[in-house]
Amino acid sequence: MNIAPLSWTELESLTDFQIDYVNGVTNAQSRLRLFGHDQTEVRVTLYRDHHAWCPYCQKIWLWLEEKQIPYRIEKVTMFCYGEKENWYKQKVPSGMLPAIALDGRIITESDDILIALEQVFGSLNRSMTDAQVLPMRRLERTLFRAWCEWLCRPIMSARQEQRGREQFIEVMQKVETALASTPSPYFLDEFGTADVIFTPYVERMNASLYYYKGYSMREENPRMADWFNAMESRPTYRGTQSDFHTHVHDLPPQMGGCWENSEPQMLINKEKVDHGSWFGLPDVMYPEPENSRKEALHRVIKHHQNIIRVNPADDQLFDQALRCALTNLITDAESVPPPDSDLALRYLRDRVSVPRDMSIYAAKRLREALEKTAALVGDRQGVPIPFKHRRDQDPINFK
Ligand SMILES: N[C@@H](CCC(=O)N[C@@H](CS)C(=O)NCC(=O)O)C(=O)O
Repeated sequence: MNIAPLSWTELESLTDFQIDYVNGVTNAQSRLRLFGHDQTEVRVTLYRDHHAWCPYCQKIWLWLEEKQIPYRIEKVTMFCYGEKENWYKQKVPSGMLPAIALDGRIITESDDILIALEQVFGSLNRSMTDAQVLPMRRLERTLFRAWCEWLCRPIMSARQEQRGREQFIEVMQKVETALASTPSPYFLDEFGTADVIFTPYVERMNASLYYYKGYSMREENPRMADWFNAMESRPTYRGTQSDFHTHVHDLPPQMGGCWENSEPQMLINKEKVDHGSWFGLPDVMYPEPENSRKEALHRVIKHHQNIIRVNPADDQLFDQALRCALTNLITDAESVPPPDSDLALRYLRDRVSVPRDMSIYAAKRLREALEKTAALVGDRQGVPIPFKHRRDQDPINFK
């Protein structure tokens, strides 16, 4: 069925998506988290990136959410997205993230932050310096280095590529053994600090190795798969979780490059992540919440003026095209967009950022609706995503 695009007011009437940013589930948009406490009890401010992408920030974010410590969030721009705020450079001259203010005292370096938080609020089960946690922290760094060696070095020979893969898999085996040595799906006897430490980079490894190397970490390692599933049972983790598309395009400027091996499986995976379908990718396994379309619609409506303004296409043309895609998103009916709007729709499809803009399933629904609607008028791809910086995502345009 082909229908005319709904107006913004009509679209608005079709979503009742709401969350409680202060006391509700973990989400990337909150500026204050109280967990039922009074505002006077807030002792912590977390300085993290606008994109909710920085892995070291995710560690602190997850820890605070798990411990339900009341805190404020101040967002800062990372260098590759735009200009660093002067007020932040005055607090932290290096501009590095994350930082916290704890009773007014600035602390940087994510591990030092966790140790300082533990001293005041107690540890998350076991502490950062616990005799069982320390070897897990070392194992995480060993895995990190093996990942960097494989992913972030230009490929000079097939032999080097093979060695990178083998070395990574060798460390992965140690991770599998560590996970298998406790009865829980977590790194130690129960969820805790060690899991928080592993989370940011295994999430980024899962995405990047799938896309750049054709290696599905989550599918090829049964204990790791159990760990991911257990993490996804936690609303805290779900709120911080990103998707494959966001990670694979945010990593290159941060890591100084990610090198694809052009093997057949890699090319298949890359095509799926870039052009869909985004359902069935091993970036998420828990069932889709029933309100994911409503969430996507709500989030786009909220920012539609800025989304239209930053799109390279003519504002009027893209306004109509976007409403066609949102009409499809929420009604499932086809709504044919104006001629030549395929580029504009795909520009947005490629720039939905998870969890910054919306949660993982909402983003899949939105990407799908944008792609389906674009395909009604053309097969051209949008302006390529830059890989040396991501100034196309400068948060200044969304204030
Ligand atoms: N060792 C530091 C590393 C932090 C770090 O590398 N942060 C990056 C973001 S992932 C950063 O702030 N870079 C400056 C920028 O991108 O603006 C920690 O554990 O906190």
